[in-house]
Amino acid sequence: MNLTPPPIPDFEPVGGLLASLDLVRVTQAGPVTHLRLNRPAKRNAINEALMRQIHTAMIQLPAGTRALVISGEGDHFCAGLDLSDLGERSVADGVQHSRGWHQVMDAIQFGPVPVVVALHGAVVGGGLELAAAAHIRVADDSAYFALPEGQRGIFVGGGGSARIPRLAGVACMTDMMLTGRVLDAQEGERRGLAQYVVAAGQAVDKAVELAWRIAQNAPLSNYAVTQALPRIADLPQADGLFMESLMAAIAQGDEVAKERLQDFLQKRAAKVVKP
Ligand code: 1HE
Repeated sequence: MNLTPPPIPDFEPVGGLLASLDLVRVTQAGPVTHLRLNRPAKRNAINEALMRQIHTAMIQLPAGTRALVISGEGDHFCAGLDLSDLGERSVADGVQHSRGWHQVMDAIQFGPVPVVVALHGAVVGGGLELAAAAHIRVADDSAYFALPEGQRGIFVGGGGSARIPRLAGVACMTDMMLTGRVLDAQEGERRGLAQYVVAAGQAVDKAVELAWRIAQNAPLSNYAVTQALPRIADLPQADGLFMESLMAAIAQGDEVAKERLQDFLQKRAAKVVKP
């Protein structure tokens, strides 16, 4: 019996509204969709227009998407907030601007499918906030992580203070923001900012490989992992355990789960293999 997963098909541009976006490029290969930040001349710095286009793509993912890869065109993943956008914003506008970022980052973290982000070059400021909203981070050797907000006289506003300490700890984020410390790919991995480090230029391939594998899972299992797991981790233990039981029962009750369990019992499913 052949238990090898099917090969990854070629990526094709998607049609419809998403095809009209210029600051992001969206392509699809079967169940895997790939969104590229496409503002390389400005190091993919996120201005209002790019933010809106990311949001549009996130809430209108192509039909059939079961996992998403996000990466950046050019030499850097993302230089963070477009600082030329800050202007003379009032305090009230500043709050709304940050809330707008939260909406987009939430669309990534709490969207329907797992998101794998492929990181290279600068992953700084809002770029790190974006990466932190994804579910899995793959860095290549060229990637470096920084939070230069301290030097710029501002604070994180794209969800970083809620998400980055959950990955790397409050102490690490405090150090990065107060001292301007820059972490290379290996240090980023050690601190939890990346789960994989690959050779320079290989991050997208690795992210696609992971997304493809994720897309073979039962969608409801993936949803439980991306949506229930972080919420449970935020709950007091007794509440978390109760929620876990509900989620477990819902997942087990799904037809796909029943088929997959039968596949294993009938020896039609792959075993766990020692790496
Ligand atoms: C930008 C931005 C930007 C580049 N906003 N325009 N983020 C930062 O503080 C990072 C600022 N950027 C940099 O430190 C460097 O640009 C990089 C290390 C990312 C890349 O360096 P390099 O040598 O490859 O590129 P460059 O020559 O510095 O930049 C190329 C162009 O992109 C240049 O514009 P040009 O018109 O002179 O060609 C830069 O001005 C422009 N550019 N980064 C605006 N960030 C929700 S709150 C989040 C708060 C933050 O994210 S604060 C951190 C902001």
